Amino acid sequence: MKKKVAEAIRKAKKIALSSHVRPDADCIGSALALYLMLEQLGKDVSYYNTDSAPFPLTSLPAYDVIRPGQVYPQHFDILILIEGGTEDRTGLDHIEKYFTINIDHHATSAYDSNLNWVDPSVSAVGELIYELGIELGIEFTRDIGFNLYAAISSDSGSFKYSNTTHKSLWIASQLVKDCNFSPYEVSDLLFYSNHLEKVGMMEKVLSTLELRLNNKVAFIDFKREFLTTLSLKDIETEDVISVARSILGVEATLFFKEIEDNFYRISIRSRGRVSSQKVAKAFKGGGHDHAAGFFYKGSIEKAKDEIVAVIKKQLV
Ligand SMILES: [Mn+2]
Repeated sequence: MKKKVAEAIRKAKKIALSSHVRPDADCIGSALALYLMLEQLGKDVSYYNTDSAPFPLTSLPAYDVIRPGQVYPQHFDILILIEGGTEDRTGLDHIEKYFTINIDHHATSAYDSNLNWVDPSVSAVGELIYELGIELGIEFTRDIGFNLYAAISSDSGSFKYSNTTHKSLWIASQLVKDCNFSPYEVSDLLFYSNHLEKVGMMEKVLSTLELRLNNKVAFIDFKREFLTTLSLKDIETEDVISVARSILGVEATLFFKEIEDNFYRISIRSRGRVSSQKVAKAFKGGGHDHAAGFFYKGSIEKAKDEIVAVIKKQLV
């Protein structure tokens, strides 16, 4: 499939890129790296994203090339979707009008693009974009390397999560060797650039910590009022989930984000016997084995009880 994707790219002149809604460092870093690769190949390339990214992703090299909003109906030879094979995931309308290529590492990815390159064995879609760059024979510049390293180090939790493989580390090492940036520069930007308000948010969210099922399940809760009390805009919340999931014995961490009254977006992170994907599926969501998400309509107490019941079955 990698070869087919490379072939389609070689043939195309005008290429559009997009990545998923609520963007993270993997999809943004990967799509920016791919943008720079395509530009290097002399393609006419544009990158559209429905949602703008939260700080510090806005400081990734070449971030300014991203055009916010929809791909307006116009001619492109191909539309490449990074981790976003459906209209829901991309937030783009009318993707069926284009010849689409879906590049993803989510096992639950939609396979309804014209070409689907989905590999759930990699820690980050950044690993696939690296391989694509090798296939296309591009020169790995500093900005390409920085973006790909950001993608991989972010989705692998700085190479700490269970999805980290020798290949993730090998690719990261090649990037550091060839691309003239240091791992520290990326870490400093992604992991040590917290605004004070964010630490305040973490304090508030952690104050909601509740443990269930003999401390195997941790719940934390981001109430809408926190945004106003802390004068926050939308904020990256992976770090606060990490703190809860680091508790000894916790096998599943659920992060509730209140969207409106009795409506939540719930992220789940798991280890050990609990499959995040299975839990999410029980509520019509999706994701990876150790990280997934879903929406819930109803009271938070009812949600917690139902989630505990689903997880309990996996723990026997
Ligand atoms: Mn990813």
